[in-house]
Amino acid sequence: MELVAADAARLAPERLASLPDAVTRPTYDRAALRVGIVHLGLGAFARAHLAAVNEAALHAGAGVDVDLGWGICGVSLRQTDTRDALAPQAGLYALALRSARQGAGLGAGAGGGLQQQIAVIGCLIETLVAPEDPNAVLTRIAHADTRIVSVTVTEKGYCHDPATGRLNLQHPDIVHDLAHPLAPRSTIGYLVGGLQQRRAAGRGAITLMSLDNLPGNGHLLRGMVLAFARQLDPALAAWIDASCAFPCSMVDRIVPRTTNEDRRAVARALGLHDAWPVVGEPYLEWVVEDQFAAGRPDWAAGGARFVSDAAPFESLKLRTVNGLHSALAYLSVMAGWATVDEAMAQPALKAYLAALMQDEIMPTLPTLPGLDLAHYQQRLLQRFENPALKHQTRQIAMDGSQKLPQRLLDTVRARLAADMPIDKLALAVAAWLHFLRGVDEAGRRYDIQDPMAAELAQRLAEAERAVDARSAGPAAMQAWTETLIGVTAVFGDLGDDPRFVRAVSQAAHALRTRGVAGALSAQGLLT
Ligand code: CS2
Repeated sequence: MELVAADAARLAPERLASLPDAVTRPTYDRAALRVGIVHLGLGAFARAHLAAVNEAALHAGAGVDVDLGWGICGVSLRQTDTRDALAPQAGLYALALRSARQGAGLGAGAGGGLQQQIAVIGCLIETLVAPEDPNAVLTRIAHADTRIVSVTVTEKGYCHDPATGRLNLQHPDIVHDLAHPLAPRSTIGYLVGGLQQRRAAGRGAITLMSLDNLPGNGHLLRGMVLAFARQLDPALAAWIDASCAFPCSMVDRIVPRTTNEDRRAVARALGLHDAWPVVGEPYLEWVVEDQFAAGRPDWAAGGARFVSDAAPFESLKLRTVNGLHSALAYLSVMAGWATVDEAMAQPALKAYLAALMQDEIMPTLPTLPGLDLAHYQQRLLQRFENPALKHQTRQIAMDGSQKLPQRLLDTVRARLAADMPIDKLALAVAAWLHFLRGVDEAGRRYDIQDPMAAELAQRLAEAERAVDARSAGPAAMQAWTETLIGVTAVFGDLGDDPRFVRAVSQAAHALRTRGVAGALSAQGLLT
């Protein structure tokens, strides 16, 4: 990573006044801001939504009646790189929202037909690296000013069993944290340790808010926290249960990993070097249940939508945006399409994704009053086509064992329960299985990047024994598929459903014998 460009001054509070007029910057009294939100998992995703919306709420209140108790302390649970990049900038960073489309309400031009609007975000006022000082994180959570602890630690950060949603008490981090609660490693260990200190200090209950791409993310977080706390101290568990709040939420904004090219482009636009800007799309939906134990900022002023039940929004988003993303990613990695926009330029893939959404996903969704489904679908495909993001298909493909259940398998279950066909979903599932082989159609090897990689590799080796190198016939591919979907931590009991086995085997056979292009054309969508 290129941390500091040789020739540009660093983004810093005293240089905010020199930014070009088109760049938004803090207008509230930043020096007076206090930490009220502790955020675990200081990745690009949280910096592009939670912090951006929180910033907008501070702007909206600036000069009026703003509560300056809503600054954010960002905690990295493992790496030092984000802190190392942001601490010399006093936590300031640029959020660049990019698109190529005209009329998207964007300001400063980025050249090359792309549009980008940049905001310097100021509400991140403290950054911690948990392993360097675990107690500092526990103390922050326990601090009297802290009212919300929010979490983006990706699916695998919950240490749960993806198929059952239960805390995995055998998870090495959980085993460690139960033995060393004052120096935890896991998100759950930090949350419970911080709450334990809070309670011991006689401080009030707070809100724990998951913003990860998981259905019922608040319920899941609550379940993990309570299960862990019960092991440690049942009275603490009872206190958390009775007084803390765990709202569910749905967040939707595409935020690819920042590249050095992004750093250079942002430096050109700012006239200052930002070691870790965040790049995302202009689109943002944040739907959150209005259940907070100790108040909340006015996030509605920044575009958040407060609801009493986030579940229908979560299903819509996880099954469409993320379901399509994963389907696209596995097929694209195999076919050698490196970015989402490159993949969307393949007519057969685009037709498949549109049909997957229209024919198999949408009919499983609850109705959402006021949602124009046709517009939503069209908009989603356009978002994927955004050429300004260069979202890597390999990035989306990682951690499939943690993603498949809510993105594709819940939809499969809903359709099977109604006896509806699943051919298009089955191709996406088969694409993941095929992806696990770690080699694309051009023979290039890649790392599958999955917390279950070892177990999956073992299963795959077993499955491959069923397939003769010269002829992967339908029966052999059925045995291959059965072995892989026998991984119950991912598939639950779906492996016992002959309709699922048949559909996935057929798709796996098509992928193996005819490649991605052949398997897509077997769907018969382009005439
Ligand atoms: C993506 C998501 O990486 C992934 O798995 O599907 O991060 C996706 O970009 C966001 O959920 C969009 O809101």
